[in-house]
Amino acid sequence: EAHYPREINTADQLVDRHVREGRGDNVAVYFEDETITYEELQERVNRMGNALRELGVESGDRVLVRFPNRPEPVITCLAVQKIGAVAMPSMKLLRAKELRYIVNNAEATTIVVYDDLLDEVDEALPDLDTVEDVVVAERNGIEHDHHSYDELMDAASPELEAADTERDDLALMLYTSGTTGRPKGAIHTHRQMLATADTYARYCLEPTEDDVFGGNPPLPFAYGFGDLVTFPLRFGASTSLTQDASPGDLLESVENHGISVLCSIPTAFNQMLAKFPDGPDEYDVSSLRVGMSAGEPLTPTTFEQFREEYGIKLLDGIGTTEMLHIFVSHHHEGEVDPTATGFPVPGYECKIVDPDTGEECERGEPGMLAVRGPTGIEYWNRPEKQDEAVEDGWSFPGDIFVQREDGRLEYKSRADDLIVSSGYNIPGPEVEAVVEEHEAVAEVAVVGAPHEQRGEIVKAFVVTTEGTTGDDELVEEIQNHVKNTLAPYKYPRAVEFVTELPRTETGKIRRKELRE
Ligand code: 3SK
Repeated sequence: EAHYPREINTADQLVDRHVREGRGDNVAVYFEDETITYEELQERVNRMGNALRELGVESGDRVLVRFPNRPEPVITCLAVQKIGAVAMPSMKLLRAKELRYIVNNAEATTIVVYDDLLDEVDEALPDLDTVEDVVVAERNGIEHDHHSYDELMDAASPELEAADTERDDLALMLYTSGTTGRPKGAIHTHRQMLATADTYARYCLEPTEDDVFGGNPPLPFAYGFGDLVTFPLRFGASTSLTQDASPGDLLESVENHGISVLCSIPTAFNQMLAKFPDGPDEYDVSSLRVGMSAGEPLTPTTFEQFREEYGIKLLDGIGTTEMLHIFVSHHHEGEVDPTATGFPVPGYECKIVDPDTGEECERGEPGMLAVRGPTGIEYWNRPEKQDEAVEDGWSFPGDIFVQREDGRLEYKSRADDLIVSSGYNIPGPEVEAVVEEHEAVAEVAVVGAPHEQRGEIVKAFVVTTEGTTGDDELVEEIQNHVKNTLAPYKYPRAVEFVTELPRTETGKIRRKELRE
């Protein structure tokens, strides 16, 4: 804390500071053929900040931001933070049912949305108790009767002083799925946002103004927000945004924007390797200097293949939405051992704790990972979850690790029922509840099944109602029902029909048995 003055504002630090210090002409954002300098970014942030104030957004208000990876969500989130409000980027695949919960739980007052994602907002809107305004970025000609993003921007003043925010004021709220199925708002302050850049990024990536960060993690994913907003802008570097990036699109951005720090998840690195098995020959990737991987464990095979084909090392790391970014990683590519995740990031401490006794484990023994540092788990309005997750200032992200003799931390598994598939956290019980809605389903249990490409996939064990046959048609129906009710990435990729579910004496489903 001592490193940050009491009065500090993230947007001022990430944008205005560079203009004040003579870096206004540096490119802040690359998007398709467009470049936005720091000076231009400042003007756009100012206009959006003024527009939101005109709509009545006040310090501390929550603003939901729904976009694919494009400049508008960067501008909007920074504008929200600049006026002292709290940005809530939300995953674009969320359905009306999920939006209803999140927006009402956060008591958000305003929604800023890409027109192509408006449908679900409009469906949820009659039940959104606190929302006063919806602002729509018209990019696909979709008709609506809300405020126009472009009209508000044109009418607003380009001058705006950052609000007098303090380092421990809230700046960002990201909803994360828990095993209970009710998403939790993970809250982050101005200081914590800057601290992710000043610890992990500064020491493990060693960025300079000349770097271009790029990749495909969605901006509403804490990993994506750090990689593609906080990190590049903290160092006066550039971010390259690629909307809905396929492996080819990503490589095109590497070539066109000169990406030097490539940020992604193992599934996407594997897709790049699968799509271009002889290496990225048709693209110039000579600008690449290092890769970042998180979201799921990186296998040594992917690490080696990527190094061979792309000539860079992937720095694996583990973070969580609650911790805001990575807290265990190798500190530089020179020390990478691809069979381990790495060491505590400078600024963080880790210990491995026996979940039964609460005692610290010996080196080599698996236990719960506990972390302490400049970020920590803090939930919006969920004291019961807060007490479970934090003890004596140590945060428990819910992962089982082993600390080796040399201090390296090796990931073992998730401690709970959360299914981590392609970097998405999917609570099994939430999917169960929806599968159960299908008329042919009598009972269901959902667990994670190991999968080479995705880490895990969602697998449903289903007992059908009497007289119903479990066949391919029913599998498809169940899958479509989940896709239409929840974010589609939550659907069960595998469905197995069983005659009964294994249960404990008290009637609890033995999920462990199903996983095995
Ligand atoms: O999943 C991760 O490893 C991660 C990393 C950084 C920030 C957020 C997350 C969830």
